[in-house]
Amino acid sequence: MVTGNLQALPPTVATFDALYSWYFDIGVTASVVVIGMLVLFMVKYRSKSPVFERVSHRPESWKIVLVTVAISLTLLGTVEYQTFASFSNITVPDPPSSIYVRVTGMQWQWNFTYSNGVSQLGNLTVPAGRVIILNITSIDVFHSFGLTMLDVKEDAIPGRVNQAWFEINQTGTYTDAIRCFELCGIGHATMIANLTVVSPAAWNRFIGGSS
Ligand SMILES: [Cu+2]
Repeated sequence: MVTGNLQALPPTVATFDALYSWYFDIGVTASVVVIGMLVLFMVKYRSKSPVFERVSHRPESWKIVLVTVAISLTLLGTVEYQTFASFSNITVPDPPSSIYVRVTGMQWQWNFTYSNGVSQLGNLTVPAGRVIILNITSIDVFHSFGLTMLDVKEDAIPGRVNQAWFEINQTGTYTDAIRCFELCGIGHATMIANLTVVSPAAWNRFIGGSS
């Protein structure tokens, strides 16, 4: 979920937001209907109600069961379909123009290493409008790389490389945009980094002509 001042939603964020809306809307609707019916039936079929005696002999109750099952399957099928249909927007792409950055978590800071071998502590610099693929690892304990403004979160595990990706079109410095989301020791709360999104020209100067 974007909380900053981004004007256009990056593709992964739009996908996650749409999925969240599907689950949230259906979840809330189902809750309201179920709780409403519970209260209604508690009153309508209470022991002193005039309809109480007739309830246990109602012959067509299988129809209600059928309708309930059909509605449930339709709702579940809808969110499942939306979830699987979103996979192509969420899985790591690999266009030739992708930028790879190695992200190393350590107690208690983030280190970013670029294709030219340069490293930055506490700041991730990326160009606008390109797919950024992060190779995330740790050199000590478990950490979790979170760039929640862009719905990116991935564990940083020693001896393992996990990938995450994002794309952002708006240049700027996003202060404290990156945090650790795995309790990793006494300095966990201060394991924060900035995201700096630069223009393609500035990126080329930064990376020294290669990417
Ligand atoms: Cu950590």
